[in-house]
Amino acid sequence: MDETSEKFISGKIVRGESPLNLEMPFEKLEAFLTPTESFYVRTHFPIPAIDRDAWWLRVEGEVEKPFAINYEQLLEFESITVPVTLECAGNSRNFLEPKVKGVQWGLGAVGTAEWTGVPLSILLDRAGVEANASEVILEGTDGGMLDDPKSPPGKLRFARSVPLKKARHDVLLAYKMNGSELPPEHGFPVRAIVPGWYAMASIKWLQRIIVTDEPFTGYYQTIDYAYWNRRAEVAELTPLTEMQIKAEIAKPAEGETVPANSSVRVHGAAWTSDGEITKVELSTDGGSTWNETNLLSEPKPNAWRLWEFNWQTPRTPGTQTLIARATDSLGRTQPVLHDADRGTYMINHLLPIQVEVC
Ligand SMILES: Nc1nc2c(c(=O)[nH]1)N[C@H]1C(S)=C(S)[C@@H](COP(=O)(O)O)O[C@H]1N2
Ligand SMILES: [Mo]
Repeated sequence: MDETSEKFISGKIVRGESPLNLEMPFEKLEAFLTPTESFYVRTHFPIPAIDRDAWWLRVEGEVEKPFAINYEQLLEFESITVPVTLECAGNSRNFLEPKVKGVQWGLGAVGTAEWTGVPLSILLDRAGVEANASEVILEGTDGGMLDDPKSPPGKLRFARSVPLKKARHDVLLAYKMNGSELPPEHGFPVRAIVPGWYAMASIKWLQRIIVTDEPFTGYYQTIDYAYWNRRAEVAELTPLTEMQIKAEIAKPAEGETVPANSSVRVHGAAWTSDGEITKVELSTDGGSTWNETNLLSEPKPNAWRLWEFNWQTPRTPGTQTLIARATDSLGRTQPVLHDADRGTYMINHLLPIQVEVC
């Protein structure tokens, strides 16, 4: 697409208006925390208008004492604040060849915010989870009809599940983003934050928490946001969960012009799920040679790490291909090519950026 034909809303690239999908131009990456105004927005239905004073969150299913709480009551529980990186499972889809369906995200359907909220474990303890429980379904308020023949007839709500162990370990019911009330597009009044997982699990406009003793097989769990996993050579549709290790280059951006024979700062971010980023390498010659970059600040669990490299550009003008590659403490690194079994999700293969040296 011609870059100049791109439309912007408050500095974000419009990838869809109805439903609203906005991408951060990744070259705007500056700091560890993404300003809320710059944070990408992913919706599937119209943004629900929720009156905080009329909002209730219900906890039900395989629990001894189902209950509902309102906003004021939720705020009375002990809260924590943690930085967590959210990446849409379809981020970087516009790098796939041939072109595929779906929101054409570039590099910017990812961001890191500081989330404040109540650990889900507190509400689960209060409800008294039954011994047979295995999963927790998180349901949003938003919904509508889809024109996908594979979707259930009638109205559908956005919902996802997490294993009970994960729900107890680190899932947060967040009511603040970067120290301020959640904006409507990011899930006001309360959203889930599922650290380390692709962001489809971080349910916005949360209205119900359903504890179950069976695997949840909802539309956004098994038909959408699923991939083909092969067990004993049989392909099984498997819900997307953990983010895959990935590095992205913020600057220079695709197509940017940089001066020859000078020092140019190349920088970006890298993230993984379990473990931490231990190395980000940069190639400035299309993958022939690799240089170790500087990792900035200390690693934080479930949050990206910024990196930078001083590139001594070639004396001679021409097109150069930059590629970043991350490695984590579990020894994982990025594949060269996208695995077709992942469909249009989990896009963490090496992403070359072309720049003009002149
Ligand atoms: N209720 C609800 N929660 C949702 C969604 C949604 O459409 N409805 N989209 C999910 C997806 S796919 C992503 S990538 C993230 C995006 O969060 P953000 O808009 O705050 O960046 O929200 C997730 N939670
Ligand atoms: Mo997403």
